[in-house]
Amino acid sequence: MKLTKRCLTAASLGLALGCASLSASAGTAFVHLFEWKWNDIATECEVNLGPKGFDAVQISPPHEHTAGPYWWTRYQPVSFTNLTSRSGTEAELQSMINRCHAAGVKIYADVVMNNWASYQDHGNIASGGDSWSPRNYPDLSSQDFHNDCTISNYGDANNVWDCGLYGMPDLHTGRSNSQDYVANYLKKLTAMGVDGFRIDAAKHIRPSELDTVMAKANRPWSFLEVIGASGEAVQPTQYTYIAPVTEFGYGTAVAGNFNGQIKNLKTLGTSWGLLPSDKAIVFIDNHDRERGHGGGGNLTYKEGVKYNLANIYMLAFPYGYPKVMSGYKFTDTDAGPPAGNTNCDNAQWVCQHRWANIANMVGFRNFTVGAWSVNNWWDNGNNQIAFGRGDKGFVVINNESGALQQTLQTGLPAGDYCNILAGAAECSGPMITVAANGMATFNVAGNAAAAIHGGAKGTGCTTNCPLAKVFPQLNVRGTFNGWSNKAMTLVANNTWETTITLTGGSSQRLKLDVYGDWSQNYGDTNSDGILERTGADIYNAGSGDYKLTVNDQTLAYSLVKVGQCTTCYTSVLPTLSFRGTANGWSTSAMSLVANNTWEVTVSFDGQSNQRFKFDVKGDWSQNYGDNNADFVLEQTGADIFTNVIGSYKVRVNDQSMTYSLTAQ
Ligand code: AAO
Repeated sequence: MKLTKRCLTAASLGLALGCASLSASAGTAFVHLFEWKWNDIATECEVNLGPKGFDAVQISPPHEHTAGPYWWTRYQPVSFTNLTSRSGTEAELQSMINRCHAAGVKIYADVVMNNWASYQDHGNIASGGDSWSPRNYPDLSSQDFHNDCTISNYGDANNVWDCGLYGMPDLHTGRSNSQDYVANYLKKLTAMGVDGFRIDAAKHIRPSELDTVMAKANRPWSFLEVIGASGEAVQPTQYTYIAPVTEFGYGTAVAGNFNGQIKNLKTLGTSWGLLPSDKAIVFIDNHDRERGHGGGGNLTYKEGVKYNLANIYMLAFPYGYPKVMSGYKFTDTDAGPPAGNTNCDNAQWVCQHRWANIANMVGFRNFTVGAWSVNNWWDNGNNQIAFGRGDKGFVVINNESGALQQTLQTGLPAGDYCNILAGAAECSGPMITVAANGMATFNVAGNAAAAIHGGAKGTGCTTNCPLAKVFPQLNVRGTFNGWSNKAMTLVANNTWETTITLTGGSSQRLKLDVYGDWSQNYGDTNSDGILERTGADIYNAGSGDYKLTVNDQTLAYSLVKVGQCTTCYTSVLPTLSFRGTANGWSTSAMSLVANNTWEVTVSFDGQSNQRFKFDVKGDWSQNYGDNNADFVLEQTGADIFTNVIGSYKVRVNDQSMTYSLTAQ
């Protein structure tokens, strides 16, 4: 799929952007940052979207809209000339466009032209300060709208096109005044650097009239929201001559098979009644469907692991232009975004695009885009599948709770590849070796996936490899050695260790110092076992030999008296407990069964909402969950849902912070 090149306009405006990165010939994968503020999107482009390879971001509608706390007030426009919305001002919009372009990320704006504001329960002063009443707005008045009626019959095309969606005033797009007004808005956004548009409720605009509007706007790259439903008078295929269309059937089909058998997904495409690939914008869920607005029947973030796997499938399978949904948690389907700025560290924001598996699969899609075919398909006749993308990439998806162990033909050149789905970084897990004949062995845990591609290959080191480290060196200094430097030793990936002799006393304390000159030193301000840069001195009144261990990736540390350990295995955490519905959220102490490996046997009964977390001290002060269902723990992460039944060994590696469930 070719995207319109935006370099010319943007460059002529003198914007700081690299044409090479923005003129990529194909749309690979984009994200909808639903209800994010412009300033936060700008930062996200720089910090995450650009580095992870998302080629564009769909933003919430930038026009002025009716007042009220609900998210959907954004879909009730008041003015296209006043661009102050809940997401920010016009100046902030411009700054975001510039910053995202500089990070190599395009902007697609959501455009609501069909239906205009009618909701006045929170007054008639709109987001930008303009006053209005239904059919009377700052720039439009009654004659610019169709006669007042409400869509009531999807079997009648004229009713769908000429009456108001949910009774909202319906713009008369047959009138040249209305067409010019919308076209001028699109041209204004294009001049600001916007790279494309989602045309909201396109289904409710006559195709010929929408085509005229787009022609008047000089045909910017767009995609059209047209929900296909059988038996209705207006169908997506009536619009594909204008632009690609949202393929709602895709999410329904993927969800149906992830809840059935994913082996069927081998042939997903036009033979399933879906649009041609180059006409289809695809998504697992969108902002409407996750709320049951615009139909439900698909997977959402609430399905956790299955949703994660479905997104992996979407980003691996060569069909359509995929859009990743990213929003906030809700129970009330009308609820607007959490107050304040968007913050992915705040659990109220789901931030699906930062889930490690989803983010890393964008790199897979980018690398495999030139190999637009499914090769070397394998399945177990049920819910374990694997397929390749020519000689570029290979993915294995295990939608079953049992582990998958298979040696498969990948079609890839021989070499060591990073399993990009093993952790947060693309190369955080063990290498997967493709032999000279293209075969590779995959060990994939239940409800997990593995993926390899030529853009993330290993160094080739398989034996005596250098240990990973963040710090070039590390010293401990404290009252025990008169604050001089004692060098620590790298004993495992990211793990520094040394033994120090303490003499006791309440003023005994220490700190960690990278270069031994205090320029980069670490303490522990809140005594939670995690270091902070220039944090407070670490107090310990003990005496005798103590083993100090520091993980320079997670910044977790421990100080354990030598000889006091029961098993004498190495660990980063001093203790660890399992807590969840299975034990009524009490603490089940885990045992160290190998270096860094904690284990406990848990009896699961598969009750609905069955979930658990890990807790270091048994008081929740340092607890771990999994925000993105990728089997890598995050501190204060989300509850981990599981539907397993029976006796399971639950294991945590406190160095890699991975966890697993193995049936007994
Ligand atoms: C709000 C309030 C209303 C109030 C109204 C006016 O919620 O109570 O009456 O204001 O003051 C969003 C919200 C609306 C909100 C609106 C305006 O979702 O709740 O109304 O803002 O603030 C149709 C359209 C489609 C539309 C979808 C929601 O065709 O374009 O409804 N989506 C877009 C946006 C959406 C936005 C708008 C449009 C309006 O994405 O966020 O609305 O700008 C069938 C039809 C579809 C139809 C759906 C839902 O599809 O085929 O065309 O979508 O029904 O009415 C199964 C179902 C089938 C369903 C299909 C969809 O097959 O059986 O019914 O799935 O996959």
